[in-house]
Amino acid sequence: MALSGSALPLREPVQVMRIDVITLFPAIFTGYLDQSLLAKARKRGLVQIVLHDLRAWSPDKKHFKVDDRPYGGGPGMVIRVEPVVECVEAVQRMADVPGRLLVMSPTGRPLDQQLVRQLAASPRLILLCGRYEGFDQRVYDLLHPEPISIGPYVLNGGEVAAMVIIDSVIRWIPGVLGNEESCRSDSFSQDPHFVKAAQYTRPPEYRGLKVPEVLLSGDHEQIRKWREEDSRRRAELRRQWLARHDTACGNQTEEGRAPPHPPES
Ligand code: 6GU
Repeated sequence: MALSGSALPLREPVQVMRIDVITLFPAIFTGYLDQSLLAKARKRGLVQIVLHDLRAWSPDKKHFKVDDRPYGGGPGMVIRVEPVVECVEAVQRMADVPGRLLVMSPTGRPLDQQLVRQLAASPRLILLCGRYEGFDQRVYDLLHPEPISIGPYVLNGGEVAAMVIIDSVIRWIPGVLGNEESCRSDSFSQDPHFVKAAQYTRPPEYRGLKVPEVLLSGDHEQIRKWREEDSRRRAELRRQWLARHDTACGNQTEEGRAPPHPPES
């Protein structure tokens, strides 16, 4: 609708992103979705998150079962193909773009900040969460979802991973953070070796630990220099610590305990 006269829009037009989540446990998401930044972003219409209970697409209208025993035997249960394919197809038709279909999987593409930014540029994501021993192979053959992993470990299901994706992605939607610079100055956003300088707030002294004098000085140029230096120092400590403990290869040893955060030695 065109506006005229004094009825000028107060804000820039918003960019809305839609995220659909398909899960057997939608209740896992509700506490998270209703808090903090995400609740605000949803209220302001910057992001729309729609939960879908996979059981609603179960062919079993009595017990709403969606899993079954694996052909060929073996432990655990497998999620059947029909409810998943029919649910995903129905969800894809619910909006004018089909969106990027992601399946949460420990063997998927590792989520990193570059992928987060790429996902944030999409107008729509559909996050498919599995449980049990996984989906029937035909889910992959028919829907070609992109498998995404949040790290080299196994979770009980994809729900926590989906929340990690949502949490990291919405930071990049314009207007979601109070300060547009915040997401850009995050550790890892500029380059994967970037570490933020230490932050302090009141009181100026606690248990003998004092806030660095320069931060109280009001001298912005000196503060900028101190932060740059502190950031470099921390990045170097982190690099040394990671090299010592070889964490990148998952070979963390007994003494590979994390240093106090941020690394001090
Ligand atoms: Cl995305 N899903 C599951 N089930 N386990 C995981 C994971 C995802 N990422 C790491 N482990």
